[in-house]
Amino acid sequence: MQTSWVPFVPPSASTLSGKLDALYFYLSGVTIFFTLLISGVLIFFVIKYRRRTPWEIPRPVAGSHKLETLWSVIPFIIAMSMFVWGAQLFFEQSRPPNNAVEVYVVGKQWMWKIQHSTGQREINELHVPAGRKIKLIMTTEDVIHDFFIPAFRIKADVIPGRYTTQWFEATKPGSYYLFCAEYCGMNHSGMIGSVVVMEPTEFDDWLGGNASQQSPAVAGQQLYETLGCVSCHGAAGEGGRGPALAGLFGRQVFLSNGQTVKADEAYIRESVVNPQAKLVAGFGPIMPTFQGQVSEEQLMQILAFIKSLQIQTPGAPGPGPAATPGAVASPTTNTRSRGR
Ligand SMILES: [Cu+2]
Repeated sequence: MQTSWVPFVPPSASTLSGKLDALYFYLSGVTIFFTLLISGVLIFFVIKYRRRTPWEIPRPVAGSHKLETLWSVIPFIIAMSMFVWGAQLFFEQSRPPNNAVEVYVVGKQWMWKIQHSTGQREINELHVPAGRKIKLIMTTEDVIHDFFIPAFRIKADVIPGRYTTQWFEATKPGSYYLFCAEYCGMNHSGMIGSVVVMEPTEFDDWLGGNASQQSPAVAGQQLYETLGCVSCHGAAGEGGRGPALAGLFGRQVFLSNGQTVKADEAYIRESVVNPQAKLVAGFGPIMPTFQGQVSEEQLMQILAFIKSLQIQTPGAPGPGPAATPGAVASPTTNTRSRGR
């Protein structure tokens, strides 16, 4: 029902939104309580201790350790409760669960380009199922944008040359606003879209109805072949001139400068556009840069392909050390995981 009231908070439609609102109401409540208390006491004292005659001299006031301790300890406890509660929600929000379904987002003046891990593409629309965890892997082709879904209480900057991630689990089917929340040029205010939350079965039908598109991992494999990556980076280490790619994602990588890095999204992107930045131990600086030759969307496809390469060793499913020789699984056309 439509009312003429300006809503105090946006609609609440994710597992996070209720928790975040509770913290927000707590902060507002504490603020209102102390504003009223301090103003009330101030007015009361101003009246009670007003100067009644022109020659009145006030009595000297002695300090009180008991009072000072009390008004230090109580605010400390209140401030720490805000900090602990806020930090706990921050960590929950900034660590995507491992079983989340991945969706790739590329910002561009002035639209959001979205691709599901099963291949479906959307512009300024994001269809998601209710009750499933969704992880957004986001970057931009041009300037800084900011991916903001008020109903889910999530918002993160989308930065050129970097990947940022955020996640959510929608709870209520419906259509919700999607905004760009970072001024990004003339048509910034038009960079609006919608998130359509569907019942899981309805969502599966939607996916089925749009199934003709290629998955990012398969598109990434084609790029891996056409760009000639395959001649040095045999997926299981053959070729020998470049490090093996199978099982790379998420693993620790030893560098020629003695450091170790985790092969995450940012590392893989950097290794394609600026290969000399972090040289893998045991390999020479022979790889050319692919900066300018691959778009942000193509970089995400290459990333999806590398993620899909798992080492299959008997008795040890999942990624393992690259030194272990094993068969390499090629990406399937449907890499959707049914994480819950
Ligand atoms: Cu924008």
